[in-house]
Amino acid sequence: MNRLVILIPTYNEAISIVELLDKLSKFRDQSSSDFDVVVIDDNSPDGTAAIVDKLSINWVKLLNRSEKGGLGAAYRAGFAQVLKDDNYTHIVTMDADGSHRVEDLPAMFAAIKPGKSITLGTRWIPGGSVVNWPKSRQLLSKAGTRYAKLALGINLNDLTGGFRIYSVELLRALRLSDMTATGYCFQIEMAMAADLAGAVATEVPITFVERINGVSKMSQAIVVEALLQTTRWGLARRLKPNADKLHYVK
Ligand SMILES: Nc1nc2c(ncn2[C@@H]2O[C@H](COP(=O)(O)OP(=O)(O)OP(=O)(O)O)[C@@H](O)[C@H]2O)c(=O)[nH]1
Ligand SMILES: [Mg+2]
Repeated sequence: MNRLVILIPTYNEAISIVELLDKLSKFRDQSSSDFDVVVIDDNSPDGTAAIVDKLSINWVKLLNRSEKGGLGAAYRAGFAQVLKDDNYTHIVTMDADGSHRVEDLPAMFAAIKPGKSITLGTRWIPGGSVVNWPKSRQLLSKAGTRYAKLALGINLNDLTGGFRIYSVELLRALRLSDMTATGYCFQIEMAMAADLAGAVATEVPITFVERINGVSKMSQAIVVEALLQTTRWGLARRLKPNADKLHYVK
């Protein structure tokens, strides 16, 4: 029986996180799914953490961090916290802003494979879609994945998406504390590390919905980071085969 925890990073998501927790609560009640949630908040000025705290939901925990350190750092702190004990078999990662739909969770849960595994919610395969994104943003995301696929030689179709399920077995095999990527490139780095660790990867089509509340934390710096890092990783993989495996895999 899988024991699941959903990690949700938040930075100024006061409205969205309440809506998402409400949807997760209904889903929990209606389905036989059992899971806990950890909200990882970077001291959001809009009081996201205090709002979550006040909800006092017994299956929701809060990980308070002192300052905004980027998505990658927030997730790594969440992983470290959850991996401290043996409560879970799988860790789900999900954005707070409503872009990752609770409705897609059953298919994601059903697709989990035993052993070292990564399950990827994927926009860019048949059955997957994006709602309310301008053409320019769709092109950027598709081009980003295409470039990363080519540079890193990984045959997956959504390398920048953050709706995923990692098995604890996989995460325990990785040197998470040696990872440094911050923005989208955190997602690319994790996919690459999973590949190097020989994880089974399964892609599940999802519908990605543009956020309605709050503001995006996406920036030019995050796009540039992803581009530069992916190029560096791609070159390293070609010039020094196995060095990256030693870096990422225990
Ligand atoms: N804890 C923490 N969470 C963050 C940080 N940056 C982004 N997040 C959260 O990570 C998730 C994804 O961030 P978004 O701003 O939605 O970025 P995005 O989904 O890549 O971009 P959009 O599609 O424009 O929304 C959201 O739940 C954010 O609140 C951060 O520095 N710290
Ligand atoms: Mg978003």
